Amino acid sequence: MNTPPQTQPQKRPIIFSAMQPTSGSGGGLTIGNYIGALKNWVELQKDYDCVYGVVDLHALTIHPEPAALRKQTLDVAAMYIASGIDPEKSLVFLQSHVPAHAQCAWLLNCFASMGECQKMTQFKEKSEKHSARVGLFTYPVLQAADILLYQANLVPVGEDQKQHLELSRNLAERFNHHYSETFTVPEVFIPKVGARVMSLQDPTKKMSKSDENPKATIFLTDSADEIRNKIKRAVTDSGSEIRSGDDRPALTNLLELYGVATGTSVEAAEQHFLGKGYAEFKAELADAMVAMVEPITKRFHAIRNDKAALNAILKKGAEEANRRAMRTLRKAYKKMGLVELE
Ligand code: ATP
Ligand code: LTN
Repeated sequence: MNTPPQTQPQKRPIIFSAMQPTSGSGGGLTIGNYIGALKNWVELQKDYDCVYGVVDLHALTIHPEPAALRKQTLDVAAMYIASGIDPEKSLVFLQSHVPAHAQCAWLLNCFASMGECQKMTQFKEKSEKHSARVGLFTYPVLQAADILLYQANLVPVGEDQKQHLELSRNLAERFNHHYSETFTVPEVFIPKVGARVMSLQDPTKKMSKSDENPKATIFLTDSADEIRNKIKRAVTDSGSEIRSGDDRPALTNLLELYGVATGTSVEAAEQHFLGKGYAEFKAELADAMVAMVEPITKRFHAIRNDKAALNAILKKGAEEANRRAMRTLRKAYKKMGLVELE
């Protein structure tokens, strides 16, 4: 019998992405995080070599309560897995377990200019709320280190991260140009629908886990009743048509949510609700949201309650992430002229 010729296993392109365990009031991940990022991370596992971090060092920039940070870091790792990230296929780890992130950030800090960090929208916004620390200023440089250490080809994020990704690309290009080819220059991947899920109370603002108004945000741990209530109270636009459009920001957001949760297009959703009223639309939207969130919440609690299993996943992830990150860091050290002992 003829055996097929042995082909080299194809190396798959590399994905890196991450979330902060806390970035404000600390309510956990939201449907914005799920739809804008996590859902796509899960899909991408099929075709890519995926690395997903929980960026606890980034969270330190706004001084979270230590006990809250500890809890929420594990919550986010568990939520990744509950959403469908398979630790057998993808690398899941905590940023603080891989010292190379802080080390590489230092190297890149020596390449980034004050001006390019100063113009970051997130820095400008956050430094108004919190007294601006140096960590907040250089936050996007640490983000660049996260990505470049794994030689990522693609970074799936929501719309709000576009500017940070541009900085990562610039830093990689600058370094490569100054020394020689060291870092892969990453591409950003922003989903077509759901890249910017808006607040349920103010459709001009992005839905955020740190919104002061709890009615504005649906968390992935909300109960079915909480979800139904939040949707019932979501603001709408004037008029009574279930139609999207630039003049109808609230309905556009709600219709997009309906589309994502039911796997239909906004146009099909508009057709479906033609001639129907807000109450009927909201009831169906709430059902769709509950159906999307409920299985995730259930899996989340099961994973979170099995401490030993989660611990083992993160330990294995840290080992592999350290191995991969150190390979790049050593290369960068050498190029910059840091002495390597024989
Ligand atoms: P905060 O809004 O409290 O600053 P966050 O919810 O943006 O925090 P991050 O950890 O900064 O949380 O974001 C994690 C990922 O989720 C990023 O890829 C981000 O683009 C995406 N994301 C966050 N909020 C939304 C949203 N409302 N719509 C789409 N994607 C989102
Ligand atoms: N700043 C990001 C979180 C983040 C990230 C990353 C995202 C930190 N490091 C690397 C993608 C790749 C945010 O979502 N707010």
